[in-house]
Formats: sequence, C-alpha cells, structure tokens
Amino acid sequence: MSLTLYYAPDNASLAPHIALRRISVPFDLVMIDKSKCDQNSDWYKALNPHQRVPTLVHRDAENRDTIVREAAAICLYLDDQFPAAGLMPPTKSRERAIALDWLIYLTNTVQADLMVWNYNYRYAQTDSQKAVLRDRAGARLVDMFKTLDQHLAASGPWICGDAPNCADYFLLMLAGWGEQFGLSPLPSTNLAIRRHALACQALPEVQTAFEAENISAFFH
Ligand SMILES: N[C@@H](CCC(=O)N[C@@H](CS)C(=O)NCC(=O)O)C(=O)O
Repeated sequence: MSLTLYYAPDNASLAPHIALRRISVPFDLVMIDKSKCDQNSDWYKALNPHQRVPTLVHRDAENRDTIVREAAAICLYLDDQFPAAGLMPPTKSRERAIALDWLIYLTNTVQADLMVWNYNYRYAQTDSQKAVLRDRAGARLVDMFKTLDQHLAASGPWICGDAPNCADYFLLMLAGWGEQFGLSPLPSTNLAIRRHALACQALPEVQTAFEAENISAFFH
C-alpha cells in the first residue's frame, strides 16, 4: 500500500496535506513546480487531466491505483479509508451533515469565487472588466467570510463545535488565501475567523504540513 500526494505549496493541496498529516500513515509528497509548468507536463496530465493540484494516488496491496483529484474529494476519501483518524464526524451523525455542508460550500462557492477574484485576468480581457470582476467577486467573498464568522461565533470554536475536521482545514486554507492576496477587509477582521485560524495554525498536523511545504503562518 502506498499514498502519494502531488502538491504545490500553499495551493489547493494544503487541506488534503493537513488531513494526511493527521492520519499519521507514511506517504510520499511530490512537489509540482508551477513555475516550470509541471502541472501541464505529459506525465502529470496522465494522472490529472485537469492539470491542477492536488492529486492523490492510493496504491493498494494488489498494485491497483485509485486516483482522486479534487481537494475536498481527497479529504472525504481519506476519511473513508482511515476512519479512526476522525477527519470527519462519524457517518450518519448530525455533525457529519454540518461538516459536509460547510466543506462543500467552501470548495464549491468560496473557493470558486476566490479563483475569479484573484485570477480575474483569466476571466476578462480589458483592465476595466478585470477591475469589475475583482470588485464584485471581492464583495461576495467578504460576505461569505462574514457568514462563516457568524457560524463560528454561534457554534464554534470549530465548524462542528468541539473538534476540528477537514472543513476547518479548508477554511484555514481559503481564509489564508484571502489574507495573503489582500481581500479588503481581510478575513482576519472577522474575530471568530481569526480565532479559528490561530487555533488551526496551532494544531500539530497543520504545523507539520506548513513546515513540509515551507510556508509560514497566514494569521498573527
Ligand atoms: N477544484 C480543484 C481546484 C484545484 C486548483 O484550482 N488548483 C490550482 C492551484 S490552487 C492549480 O493547480 N492551478 C494550476 C493552473 O492554474 O495552472 C480542487 O479543489 O482541488
């Protein structure tokens, strides 16, 4: 059995990377160097036709590979394979429904708008079109982080109350992007999000993943 995560530092691979650290099984970490366009190479395209990170390859005892290419799907797959790690609340529990709800919201809505906001030049041609996109996507994101903040303030400190799960790793990753790329106002101006991020950054699995990716804390 082997597990390999193809990643790029501080990219969408971060949440699954943190999840892998929590499981504490051995795994290989392979860096995709985006400055050299590794994600567009033939060998990587064979693994991931979307030409994006992350990719997880799980080789079983019969040498069959399972390949998972979406960050949230990798988190859920790891939870299926290693249930004892508690990456998500138990199947059929009320808490699991809450965690799934926020995890999918984070990847499908917040992450999607972060892409439009930060990579507006991929979606527009003229400078004024790009400025409108950044402005409108930015305003939507500010509202989304406020909604997340209200949820944490009412039901925190973690997304499902008492214990961190993959939805929390996802929120740290996405709020961290908003923080680094200068969303205005910054996600950290929301007190419950800032408290959540600081608590997340103190988790051993987060610290080990940050060290391995050679990235520093997003929130101070
Ligand atoms: N929906 C995918 C998105 C992954 C994604 O957008 N990855 C970006 C880095 S954060 C990427 O690999 N981009 C490569 C490129 O744009 O060339 C997921 O959540 O895993």
